[in-house]
Amino acid sequence: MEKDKRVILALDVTSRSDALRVVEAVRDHVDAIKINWPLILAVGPDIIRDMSKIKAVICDMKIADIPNTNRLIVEQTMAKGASAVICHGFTGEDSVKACVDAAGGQVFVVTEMSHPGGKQFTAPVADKLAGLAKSAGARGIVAPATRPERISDLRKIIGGLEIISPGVGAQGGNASDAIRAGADYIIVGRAIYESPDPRDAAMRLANEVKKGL
Ligand code: O7M
Repeated sequence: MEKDKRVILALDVTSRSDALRVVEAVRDHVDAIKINWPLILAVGPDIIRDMSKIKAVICDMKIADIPNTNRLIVEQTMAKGASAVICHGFTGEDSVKACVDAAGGQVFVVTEMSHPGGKQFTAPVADKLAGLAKSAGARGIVAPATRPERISDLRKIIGGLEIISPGVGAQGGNASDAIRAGADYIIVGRAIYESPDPRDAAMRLANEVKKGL
């Protein structure tokens, strides 16, 4: 994935036509496309390959199972053209390592989640999850743009690993604050795909990112 605009599109639409419309509009203004269950369930997993021909695809199934099942999920996902996958870390180091091995290291581990409920169970163990991402050989972590101070805390734990950060826009977070706190990329869904002008929305976000560099 390029590191240019530092914006990852969360493509949580539920039709192929919407997916293509949004991606065509923003393709020059984002570095990657994150695909989650809503789109996969609506149009089928081959959308991963179709989108990977346009941009790097991060598959966000938040994989959370025993090592063997994790491995099987990641192998299938990478075979469809994904550049990286996202997994949970609460399943333990062996499960995360299974993802890392199957994805050739291209794994982001969820730490503290961005929504209010993320404070309930993920926040108290987020530092440990970040440490686990590092020791398991992951590429990076997912950390909340809704709490930029937590991005800074987690950055200290992971050193040079990458941080991708959701919660900008619809969840109240701000792009420049997240980048300034140490995020490498912001992840943005609704503020782009629900906009009447997705291209303009993505360009504005890329400009906001620049203010935090
Ligand atoms: O910009 P939004 O709020 O419309 O979408 C945010 C996207 O980021 C959406 O795809 C969520 O599933 C995802 N996300 C969070 O919002 N919060 C998290 O803590 C973690 C993720 C995520 O991407 O995890 C990998």
